[in-house]
Amino acid sequence: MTLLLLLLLPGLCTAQFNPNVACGKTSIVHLFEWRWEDIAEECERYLGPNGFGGVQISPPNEHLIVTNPYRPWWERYQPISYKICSRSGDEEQFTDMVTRCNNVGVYIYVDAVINHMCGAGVGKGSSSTCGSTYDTNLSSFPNVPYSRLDFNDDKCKTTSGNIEDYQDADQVRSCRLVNLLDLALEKDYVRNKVTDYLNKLIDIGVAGFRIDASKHMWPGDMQAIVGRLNNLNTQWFPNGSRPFIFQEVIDMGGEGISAYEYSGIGRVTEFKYGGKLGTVMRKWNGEKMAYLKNWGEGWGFLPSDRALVFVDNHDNQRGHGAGGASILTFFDARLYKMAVGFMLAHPYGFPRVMSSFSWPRSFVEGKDINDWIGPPSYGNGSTKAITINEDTTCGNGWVCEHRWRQINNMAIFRNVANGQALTNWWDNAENQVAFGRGNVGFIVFNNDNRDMDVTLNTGLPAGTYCDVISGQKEGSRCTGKQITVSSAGTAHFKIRSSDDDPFVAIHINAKL
Ligand code: QV4
Ligand code: CA
Repeated sequence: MTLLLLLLLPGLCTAQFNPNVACGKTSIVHLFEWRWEDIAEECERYLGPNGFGGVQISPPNEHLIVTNPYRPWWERYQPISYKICSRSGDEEQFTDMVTRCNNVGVYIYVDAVINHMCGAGVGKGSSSTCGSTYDTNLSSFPNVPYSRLDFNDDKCKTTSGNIEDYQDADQVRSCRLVNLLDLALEKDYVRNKVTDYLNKLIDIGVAGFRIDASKHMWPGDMQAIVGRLNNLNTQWFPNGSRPFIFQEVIDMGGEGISAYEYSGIGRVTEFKYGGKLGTVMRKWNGEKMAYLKNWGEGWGFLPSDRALVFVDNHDNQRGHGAGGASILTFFDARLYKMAVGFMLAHPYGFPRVMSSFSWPRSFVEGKDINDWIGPPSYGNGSTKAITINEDTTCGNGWVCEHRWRQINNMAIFRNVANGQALTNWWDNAENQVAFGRGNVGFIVFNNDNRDMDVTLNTGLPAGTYCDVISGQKEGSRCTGKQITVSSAGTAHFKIRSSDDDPFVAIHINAKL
């Protein structure tokens, strides 16, 4: 009887796999490099009212300041201490952000950099966001404190001390990732320092963590750390809630380490998702949208309830990490909106929407030589505020993909379709596809080079619906195309291959 009751209690079985988003919310957005003050404002003025469930933030801990001569975005992946004091703001601003976002039901997910400290070649100094000192010659970080004893150097067997062969799991875990000083996470002392940091954030009110470079940490160490985390702050979360864990493991197949070594600990970033979806939308390698019929596990992806999915992330949008040239980004706006629309309409995985800053991309022999450029900033290196234009888009160099009508409206579509099965799949065996979610939503794509003119079974109740891609329902009127569903549930869709956005989406909350 007790066992039965326990099994029935919600949350118990999902624990760290549960995103902890507020009821009815189904996605989060990565506000890459945003200042805490701006995120607090965005939660209140946009994310809360527009259906987003949470924000992945950039690493909040103290990090190295790199000036060569301008500050790259990647300096934040070189920790100096666990003080909450970063390029995005100090502890007071951080706490204010978490409180204000939580109060409007938008939760905060911290990018946790715990595999390493800064690069081994950095030397001695205090060029860090809070002025803490370091001496990489001695592997010394007095403000944690860490010393030589807390790093992996003696365990790494490569001559350079760096990871040289990704087929060798020992190297990948115990050697340095691009020369970053690698922490000995099997040590109780190191585990304590890391969990003290994460627990401090939990107590402030964060809802979970993206665990950076998870592949470079032993699953046993990860498990031990996750097991020591506090339950979430009961001011905002139900008693006994566990932090949501999503581990950054890049597994495109063919390496010595598999994502399945981590999928029992928490969710895992499914990097095949964006790489494949980009290939399909670009029609490379003979791929077509019709093949998306069994998208998800059918494509060799992780189980849906273990996957964190995204079209692009802060690395692969600029050629770092994995995914390659097929990755779609805001630079490919038309295809990108379709890909994000597909992701948000499709039930597989828990989605993260990317929100970027722009930079002057410049390819030399296939590599973007400006891949290092940091967020919009002033001459002194401080990050520029987000400004909001008259038309609700962002200024000052911030792209704000999450505010693009097509993307935000699809985040809302996903909320409306929450829990509904994929239904009424249709395709023309090429790049025209359509599918529904139960009897509450329907989406149609035309990625062929010819116009589309079809009548499809939508499964929706009869009525007139407003297409949330070309416009949206405002009060009782529709600013976009109108779609009429017959009493039999069918509707006529005409999508020109030359349309601004060659896809249409309708759902019951956009019924006129
Ligand atoms: C360079 C050389 C080294 C050399 C060293 C000498 O590459 O071989 O030994 O100089 O000092 C930066 C520089 C890099 C430099 C390194 C150390 O780009 O050239 O080494 O610093 O000083 C980000 C960036 C990295 C950056 C790092 C730290 O992407 O370029 O390195 O931050 O500032 C794999 C991993 C995956 C990882 C992905 C990028 O499996 O985990 O690569 N993704 C995550 C983050 C990513 C971050 C890190 C991990 C590291 O998403 O943003 O790397 O925290 O696939
Ligand atoms: Ca490691």
